[in-house]
Amino acid sequence: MVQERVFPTFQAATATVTKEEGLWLYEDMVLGRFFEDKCAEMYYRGKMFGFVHLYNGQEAVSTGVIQAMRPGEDYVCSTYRDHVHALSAGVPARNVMAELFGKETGCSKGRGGSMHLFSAEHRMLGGYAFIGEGIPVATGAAFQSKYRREAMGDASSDQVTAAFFGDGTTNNGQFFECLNMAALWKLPILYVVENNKWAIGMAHERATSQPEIYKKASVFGMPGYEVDGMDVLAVRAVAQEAVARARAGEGPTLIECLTYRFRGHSLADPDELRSKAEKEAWFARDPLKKLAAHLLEQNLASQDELKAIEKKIQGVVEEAVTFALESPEPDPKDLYKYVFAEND
Ligand SMILES: Cc1ncc(C[n+]2csc(CCOP(=O)(O)OP(=O)(O)O)c2C)c(N)n1
Ligand SMILES: [Mg+2]
Repeated sequence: MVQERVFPTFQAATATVTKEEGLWLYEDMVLGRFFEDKCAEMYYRGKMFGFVHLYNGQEAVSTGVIQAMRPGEDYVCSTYRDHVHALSAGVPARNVMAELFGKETGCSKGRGGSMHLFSAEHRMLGGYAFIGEGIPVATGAAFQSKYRREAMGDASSDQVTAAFFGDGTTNNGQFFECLNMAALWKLPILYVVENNKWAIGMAHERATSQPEIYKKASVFGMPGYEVDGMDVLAVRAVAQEAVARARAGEGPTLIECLTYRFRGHSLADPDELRSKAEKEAWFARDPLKKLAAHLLEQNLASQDELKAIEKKIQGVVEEAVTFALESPEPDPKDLYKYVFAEND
């Protein structure tokens, strides 16, 4: 019997947040949540095709890590559960929604869809359908930042990369190979594990020899942290420390965020394997409610301010749908466009 981990070694007790930061973190998480809820609605109305994997419940991880970085300058690399990482990285909601609808105005020009969001402008290195596929890409991005700075003398090349992936993915070879290389070369990267306890229908404890993933960092001589992934302030505090270390040339960090997805693996999954008791215990730890309660308790926000953010984001998401619906489909004559690099 594996003991339930309820007290991660890193807690947000000492994390501080200003009013402005707190409201921004809340807005980013609300955007993630409302966007995903709208995706479910649009998927069931037949507006999206293929697999769609939602991020509900895990918002504190994307927001906590990416808002500790310099969104738009630093690099973010995701998985097939990528909508919210793209939003946190600054890709406009309308371009993400249009991509999900397969429209020309989508961030991947309608050629990628849900699992292949990409934006060079926002340094969003992609969603990837194969698990673990993004880890070497992210490691390469971290390598180029360091190479430009140290071998090519570009002092401004101090970008940090965050690679997001799930618990199940840490059993794949790329995880170990990349951690080894990143530690050896002191690459500026955060390996962020979204441990939501499940890999489709496989319980984490049944699939791995050492369920405490953060401990795997130690064999590479890399710092490894376990953090409450439902607490955005805790995640942000760990990420800030890791980003500072990476930017100072001190190398990579492995961060294991204990979190939970509030929906099935994908919108095609009836979600019958996880127990009602387990789901309810995690629903009670909703990261949005946790941050809202903290902001209210600390007098950093009023109910009205939080409601105003929710209303504003509702409008952003509605506008994204209108934009996506009204956008054109890719032109069939452009079938071969973007297969190879384009000059425009
Ligand atoms: C290389 C590869 N093997 C198998 C799959 C099938 N697959 C899709 S999602 C998934 C589970 C991944 O679980 P986890 O890493 O915990 O991420 P989560 O979905 O929980 O976010 C698997 C095995 C795949 N996409 N790629
Ligand atoms: Mg998982």
